[in-house]
Amino acid sequence: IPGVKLPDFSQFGEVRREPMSRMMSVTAVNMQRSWLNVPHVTQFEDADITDMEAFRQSQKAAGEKKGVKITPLPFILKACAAALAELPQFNVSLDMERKEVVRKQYIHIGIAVDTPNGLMVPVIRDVDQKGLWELAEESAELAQKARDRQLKPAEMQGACFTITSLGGIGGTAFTPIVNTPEVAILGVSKASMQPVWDGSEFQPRLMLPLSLSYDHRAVNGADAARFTALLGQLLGDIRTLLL
Ligand code: CAO
Repeated sequence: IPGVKLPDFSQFGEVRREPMSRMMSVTAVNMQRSWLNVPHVTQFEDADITDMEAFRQSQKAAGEKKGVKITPLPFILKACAAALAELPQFNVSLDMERKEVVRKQYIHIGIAVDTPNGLMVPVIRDVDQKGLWELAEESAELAQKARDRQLKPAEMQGACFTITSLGGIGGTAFTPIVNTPEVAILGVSKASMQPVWDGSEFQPRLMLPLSLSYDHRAVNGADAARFTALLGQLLGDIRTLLL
């Protein structure tokens, strides 16, 4: 592809040049590789997390005792693990050279972590086999390790799927870039109170915006809509995560 030609910026005003950090240049290559190789589509859904939030608030005191902060993230991890198990076409990688689909028999999920040095994606292994407290503890530990630049390479490898949450910051929706060779990534935006029609009147409900970007070579649109609808059901009634 034609490169972007840079003008001499100094003709417009003062500029300062500095080398890219290693992490920034690695991220830039990965993002461009994915953008150029993967036909991206993003599917949107709002999950009603009013009841989930009430449960989360009810667990805050228990969390303080355990020294673990429970955010929406562990619930979303659990729901994604259940959706990956139910719709295994999302738990694959494509081997285009051998014309094969690699089906993974494990559920490891990466979480995008914003650090002062750039974006890092530590991986939580066997999410389907872990409870909410364990997931809360492990995601907080891995995020802290990422910020302290203490992650080992093995802790950033092997993900089947990625969650990128900007919910603690803001925004109503975004279109994340698939973390190849995975075939889908879930973007999470900030939950807000919305009027939802219950058939006879509007009810104030806490709605969580979800954005699922996927590789349209591996996944079709109907399956993506099924995946986000399922996430909506699971997060809407977290008892269904036990089934
Ligand atoms: N809606 C509303 N509030 C939310 C929320 C959401 N979707 N998600 C989190 N929050 C709240 C949390 O509950 C917490 O509030 P309380 O203290 O009142 O409970 C607050 O926001 C901060 O949460 P957090 O961000 O510290 O924790 P987290 O578990 O939600 O997220 C992590 C952890 C590592 C994902 C996050 O810190 C992070 O780094 N996010 C950025 C990821 C990123 O950069 N993605 C972009 C990649 S592409 O460039």
